[in-house]
Amino acid sequence: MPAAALSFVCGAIGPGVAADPPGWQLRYVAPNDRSGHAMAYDGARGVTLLIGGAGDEGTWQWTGQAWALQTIPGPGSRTGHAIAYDSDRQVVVLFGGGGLGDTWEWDGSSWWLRATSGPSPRSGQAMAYDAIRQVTVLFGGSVEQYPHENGETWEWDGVAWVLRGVSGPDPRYGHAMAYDASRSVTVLFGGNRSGFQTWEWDGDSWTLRATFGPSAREEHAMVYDSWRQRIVMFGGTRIGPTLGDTWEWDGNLWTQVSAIGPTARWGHAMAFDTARGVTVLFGGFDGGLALADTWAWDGGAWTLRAEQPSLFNSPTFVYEEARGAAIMVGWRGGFPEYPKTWSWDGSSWRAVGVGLAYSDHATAYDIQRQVTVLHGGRQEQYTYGITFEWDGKEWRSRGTSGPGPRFDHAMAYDLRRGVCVLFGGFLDLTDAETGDTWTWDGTTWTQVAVTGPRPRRGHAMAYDRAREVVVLFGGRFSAGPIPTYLDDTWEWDGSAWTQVAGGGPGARADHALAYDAARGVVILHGGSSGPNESWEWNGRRWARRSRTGPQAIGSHVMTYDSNRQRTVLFAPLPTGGGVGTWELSRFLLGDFDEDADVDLTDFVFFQACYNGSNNPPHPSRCPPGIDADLDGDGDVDLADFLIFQQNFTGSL
Ligand SMILES: [Ca+2]
Ligand SMILES: [Ca+2]
Ligand SMILES: [Ca+2]
Ligand SMILES: [Ca+2]
Repeated sequence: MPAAALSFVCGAIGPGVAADPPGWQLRYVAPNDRSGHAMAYDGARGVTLLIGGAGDEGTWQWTGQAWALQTIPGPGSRTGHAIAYDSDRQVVVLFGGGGLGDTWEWDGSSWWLRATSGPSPRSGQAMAYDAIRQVTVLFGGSVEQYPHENGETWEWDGVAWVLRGVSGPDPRYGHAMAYDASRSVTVLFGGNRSGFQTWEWDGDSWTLRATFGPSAREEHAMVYDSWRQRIVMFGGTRIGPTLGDTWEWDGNLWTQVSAIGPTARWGHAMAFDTARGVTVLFGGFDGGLALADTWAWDGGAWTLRAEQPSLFNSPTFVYEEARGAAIMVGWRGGFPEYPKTWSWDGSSWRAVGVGLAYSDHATAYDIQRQVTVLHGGRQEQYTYGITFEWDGKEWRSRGTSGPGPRFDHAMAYDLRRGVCVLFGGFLDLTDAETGDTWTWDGTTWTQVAVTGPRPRRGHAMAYDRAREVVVLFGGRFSAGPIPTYLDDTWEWDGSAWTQVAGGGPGARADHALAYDAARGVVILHGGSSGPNESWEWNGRRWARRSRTGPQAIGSHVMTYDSNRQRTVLFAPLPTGGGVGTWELSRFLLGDFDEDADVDLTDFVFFQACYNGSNNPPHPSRCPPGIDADLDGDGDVDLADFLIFQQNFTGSL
């Protein structure tokens, strides 16, 4: 059939499998761990706004159910700033932080720089919006001039800052303020000096209301719960312990309430969600690590609303079929470290146990014994060779016999032969990459092959369940100061390594591989080159399937959820200071111009490459880089046309 004869009626195209849109779908985003950020509830938009606290410029919004990110230019990365929601003008006002003295407003879609005069540059000030007098009240902060503590009271009416010439609390920073609408006063508590004091500002004067109640503290957070008409305060620190207590102030008395809730922390932020009647808390610093958990307090109990892994140093991700969970483990770096083991169920993350503090280790899931096996890895300059197994509850050491201390190696579980296969890595013993192959049967490590891929690190492996081989791709080695990247594909059949077809993804390391059991292909994503590219290996050839996937330059991990038939990928977001979780059920095949549709423009490419069964794609007409062999059997024929037709979306 001549190519020109290919034609079809768009209306006749079936919907195909419509369960999930094709391509990578962003399923979950959340801010990274942080402290020194600020939060306010935006009543007009019904979301809690979070800004700053980490090295990013993202404006985060908590909907009550999920986090969303808006990467909109604005105040930029800063800590120690203060924000308050002006309910009359329906804007969030931000002042200072990071030694700055600028005033910004967020109107729900953009940040506007509103003033550069007013209070001097400072950090650690507090702000609250006085809804009766319609001004944002600012007190104190840490200023540049010695002795740094400031005791000024300022008010912002949306046009200008006014310094109120009044006496009041001692100069301080690290205090917190909230506006009590039922009594029309701004309440101040704590700070780095006289941190046990409770003050109230009525617009004319400050009154010291209490010197008893919560212990002295700074870097705590405080909101006004308008549903229950009281001030809620949580955490903070004072030379000595980090605090995790919840207190409420009703205008007369402080009462300590529920003891079970967020762990002790300081530098966190809170806002009162007036639509849902809960105080929302995010992040902070627990004395060792910054946190990324989202909590809600309804006056009776704290509820953990969201948690997710923060950025790890080279973690691993495996799918545990028996438990129906994708498990991630890794090390964040820094000490002290309280590692966690994380689980993704398709909609949310949760910490399911204590983790292991190794980066650059290797893992595989042994489906017969129902354990995840982890080997090696490193902590800073120390390299380890311990084998651990995770049974869904805890990690148990299985000893140090077998492959020596190493990192940047890879493992896959060979279902046919019932062993974990390990290859390569950077070997501590020889201070070089290694090319040894080992198997672990649950009891014993055995070194199995002497010839195979050249020594390397940063490669990836996956087990092809239909073809019963372990697939290995890429990696790098360092003969000399400049690393050499590899683009070779190997398969291990249980007795020997065989190098298979080239011509696939470019040379790279720190990419990820996962076997898609529903479609019988190994998926590759990202790595040190082609960070957004996805490829598929079907046992005969590589095909590039997408160049618009998640940006993944090596800090990403990927696994295949065989129960839900989706490939899951976890990676840092390229902007905004957060992490993302993506899922893929299938690629959009036939989108040759990569504009996220399959339309007549793509059909022109298909037609040009069409060359009939058992022939290579048309040698002169098919444009370079266009891969129209959609079933991967080497030709572009009617079988490929059928796939093209099934994927046809029309112009979108
Ligand atoms: Ca297209
Ligand atoms: Ca064919
Ligand atoms: Ca074909
Ligand atoms: Ca198009």
